[in-house]
This record gives sequence, C-alpha cells and structure tokens, in this order.
Amino acid sequence: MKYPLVAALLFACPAITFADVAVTDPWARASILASRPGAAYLSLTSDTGDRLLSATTPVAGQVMIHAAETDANGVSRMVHLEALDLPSGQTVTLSPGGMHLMLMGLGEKLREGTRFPLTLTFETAGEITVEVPVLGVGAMGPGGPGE
Ligand SMILES: [Cu+2]
Repeated sequence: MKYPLVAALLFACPAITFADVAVTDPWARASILASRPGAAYLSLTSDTGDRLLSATTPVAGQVMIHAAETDANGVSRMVHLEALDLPSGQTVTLSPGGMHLMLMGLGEKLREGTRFPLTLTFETAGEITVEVPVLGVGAMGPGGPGE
C-alpha cells in the first residue's frame, strides 16, 4: 500500500518551491563617515529562479541595488538596478568592485564588530531577513584579509 507515501510527497512539494533563496555570507564594510553611503555584500542562490526586488534596513534610509560598470576609458561607475535576477541554480555573488547593496542615508556610521538586520524582498520567496556583520574598513569578505 503506497498511497500514503505519494500523498506525503504531494504535500511536501509546495514547501520546496516556496521561499527558497539561500542567503550566504552577508557582510558590510565599516564606514568612516555617516555622511558617506555604506555597502553590503552577500551571495544569493535560488534553486527555482527568483528576483531580488528590494532591500531595507533600519540603519539606512534607503538601500539600492548597484552594479559596477567599466566604460571604454576604464572608468568604473555604479549602475542602479531595479531588480537583480537570480537564474535557477546559480549563485549570484555581490562583492567589492562588483554588485553591492548601497546603504544610503546612514543614521550613523557602520562600526566594525557590530551587526544590523537586512530584509531582502524577493519576487517569489518573499521577505528574508539576515543579520549582517560589519567587518573592517579594508575587508574584502568574511574570512578574507582585513577582517
Ligand atoms: Cu553603489
């Protein structure tokens, strides 16, 4: 009699496709001045494909999704993204020199050793809140030089 097992699998499936973005290694750089925007970095993986629509945190007035673009003269500038596509099964990494979450209008400067909550809103997965540790001013990532 195998029906109970089939029923259990059917019930399990919706839970697998719902709320399924892995947010790994979130971190932010300490900022020198509150008047300068801060930056937060993390890695996002969605098994089913999703889109990061927005982010909020109590420590900043606004969080913007930025990419970095280098023009023909080798000058790097930041490009505002309305949303960040997460192709299914691929890890999208935000890191210094590339994509980042720009923390505009900081209430106070980000101090090394502190943490702040960051709420990410995804098209399919909905809201996911992570704790973001603040690393050193020259840090390149968790476990990297300058941590
Ligand atoms: Cu930026």
